[in-house]
Amino acid sequence: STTDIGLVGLAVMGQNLALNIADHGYTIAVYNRSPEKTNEFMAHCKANEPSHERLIGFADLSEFVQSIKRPRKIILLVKAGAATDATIDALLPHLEKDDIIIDGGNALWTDTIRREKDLSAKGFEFIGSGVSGGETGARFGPSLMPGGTAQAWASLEPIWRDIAAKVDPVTGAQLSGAEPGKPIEGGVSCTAHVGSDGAGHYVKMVHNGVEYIDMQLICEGYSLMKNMLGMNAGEIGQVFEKWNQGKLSSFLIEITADILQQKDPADATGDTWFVDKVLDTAGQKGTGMWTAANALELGVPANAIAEAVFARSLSALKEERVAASSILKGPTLPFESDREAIIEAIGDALYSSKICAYAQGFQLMKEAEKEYNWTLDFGTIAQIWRGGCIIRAAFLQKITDAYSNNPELKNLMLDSYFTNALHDAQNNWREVIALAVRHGIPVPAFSSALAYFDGYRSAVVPANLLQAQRDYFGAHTYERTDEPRGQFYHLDWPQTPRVQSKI
Ligand code: 2AM
Repeated sequence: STTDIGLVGLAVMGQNLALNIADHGYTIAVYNRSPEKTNEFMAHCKANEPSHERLIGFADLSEFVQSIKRPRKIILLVKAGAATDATIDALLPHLEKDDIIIDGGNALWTDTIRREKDLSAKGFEFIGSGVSGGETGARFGPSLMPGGTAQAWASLEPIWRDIAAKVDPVTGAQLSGAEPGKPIEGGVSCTAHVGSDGAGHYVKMVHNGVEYIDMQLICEGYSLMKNMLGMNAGEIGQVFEKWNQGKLSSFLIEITADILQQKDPADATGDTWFVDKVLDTAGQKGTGMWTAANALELGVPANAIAEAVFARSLSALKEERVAASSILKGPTLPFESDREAIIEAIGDALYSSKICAYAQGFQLMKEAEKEYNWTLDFGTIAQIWRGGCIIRAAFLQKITDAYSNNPELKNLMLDSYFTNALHDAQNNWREVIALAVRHGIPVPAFSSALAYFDGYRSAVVPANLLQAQRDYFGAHTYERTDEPRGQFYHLDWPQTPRVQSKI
């Protein structure tokens, strides 16, 4: 056996991850169901890639497996779902005891739990690993979120640490400048063993849910500047560029500044902003929906994350919205406030909402930890999101700090840094939402995040009435404010006089 590791699935993510591994000095066997793709990839590497001698293509699955040193490590980067099961089934007859399959696709964590169980019963290891950072991340340093057993992780760890994104140990900023054949040396690796079985894929899913809301919040800020303040894309792009120098500094703010200042290449006059030509319907592949659905299942109020998924669904109703726009009328108000002050307020609304969104993501992971018997280290999770992934941001260091100050932190909003940030920004946050409402501009994620903040800080919410309603029509019983918790009562509503009974 001559290769250090194998990889199945040579779409872009698989190709780039294989190249990243080869760049780090490992010899890697590659295989794809359709051999043409392997041949094309090998030809491309030979012509263009300095590390091509460490990449070995196979057309035969058995030869591919045989080439790998034992215990074998085989990475799958095939389509999530049935393709992953089909690939595992094809590999099984060729594997030997303690071989490790690593699924780097966007698998549903419950599938990962099932696969880990099945393979472990057969004497194999299975690591479901979140891989974040898109194509560039895979090539030059992704954020890697592996699950699986500690033993399997020990075997994979050196490679995963080498190929992951690197951040500066002090500032947490991602180290950049990797080139083909020249990976980054030093820095802190954005990977860690997240937990057993499906924990890695779960955390990757929540990362994606948080990414949905992060993007939606940026879009709402953009929409207010465009529709309320009447700014053009280029002007708005400059605001984002400035924001990227401050507390909002992040990959998504950075690319937004770049996107907004892009002219339409299809217009030779150079008078058109690119973003104004992009159709306003967003696609989705399901990980945001999984996050929101699981929040509903576990009873975690991740309303802002869900709102971001619904915002994409609403965007997809393009024809209906166009038709409705000539029937359903909103207000038409001139904008009369101080433009600079409102731009600053929008930045505050964005930051506060982002804190709430992350608070929800971490609440969800906290509940999932109990539900699925994982031991998650939230500070470490924030840390491995600092580089490589789409949500990388200066802000994540604050989350790591919050959890190292208090590993038992109940909610991110209760950490003093975040509490103060919310207190400082809330007047502006409220003002922006009030203005948006008056102008008829939808800001579902801003307002949903504020409702979460206001709800979470309310010692009393109107559920007293709700529970009374439930007791009225369904005899669902209630507890009393002047009695210990756990003592239930029912009022005999149809009778007069109404008599309370202890249950
Ligand atoms: P292909 O090139 O042979 O289609 C992304 O689609 C990757 O997943 C590709 O490498 C693709 O292989 C692989 N893939 C998709 N469906 C698959 C299946 N049912 N079995 C194995 N590989 C599959």
